Amino acid sequence: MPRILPIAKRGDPILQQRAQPVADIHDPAVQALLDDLLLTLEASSGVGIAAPQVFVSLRIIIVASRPNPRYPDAPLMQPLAMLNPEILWQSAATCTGWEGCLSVPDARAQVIRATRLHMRYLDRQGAVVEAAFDGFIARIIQHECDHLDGILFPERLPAQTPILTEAEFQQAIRGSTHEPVLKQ
Ligand code: K1U
Ligand code: ZN
Repeated sequence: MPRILPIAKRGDPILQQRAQPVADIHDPAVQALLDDLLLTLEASSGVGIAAPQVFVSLRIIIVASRPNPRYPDAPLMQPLAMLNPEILWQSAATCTGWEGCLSVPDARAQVIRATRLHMRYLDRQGAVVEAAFDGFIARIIQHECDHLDGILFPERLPAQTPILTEAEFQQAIRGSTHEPVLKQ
C-alpha cells in the first residue's frame, strides 16, 4: 500500500545535499517510492515534489501542473515522474512567477526562471525520454530539479525580493490581473 510520507522542512540537511542518481529503476523499492511520492503529492495539493523532500536523496521528481489561482491557464496534466532528469538546454528568455514550496511553509515569492527547457529523463518503466517544456510546467521542473541539487527557491531570489506569507500572497494575487512577466 502506498504511504503518505513526512515532508522535510527548510533547515533539514537532506534538503541541502546533492541527490544520487537512481541506479536501478526496476528495484521494487524505487517503484514503491514513486507510488509514495504520487500519494504524498496528491495529499499535499502541490504541483510537484522531489524525493529529497521525503527524506530520500535520489534524483526523482514528480510534476503535476494544474490550474490554480495564480496560474489559471496552467495545463491540467497527469502526474509525470522523471528519474535522473537532466536539463539539456534552457532558454535565455526568462519569466517571473509566483512559487511556493512544501518544504518552506507559509512563504511565497516571485522567482525568475527560464521560460523553456529541453529535458532528458527516464520514465518509471526505464525508457529514455527527451522532451521540451515551457511556461508553468518548465517552472515546476526547474524548482524540482533545484531540490535535487540542494537548492530552495528563497536562494534563487535577488536581495530585497519580498517573501510573502500565504495570506499576503492571496491578497496580492486578488489585486493583480497580470500574467507572469516575460523577459527576452
Ligand atoms: O516542490 C515543492 O515544494 C512543491 C511546490 C512546487 C512549485 C510550486 C509553484 C511553482 C513551482 C513549483 C508546490 O506545489 S507549492 C504549492 C502550490 O501548489 C503552488 C504554489 C504557488 C503557485 C502555484 C502553486
Ligand atoms: Zn519545493
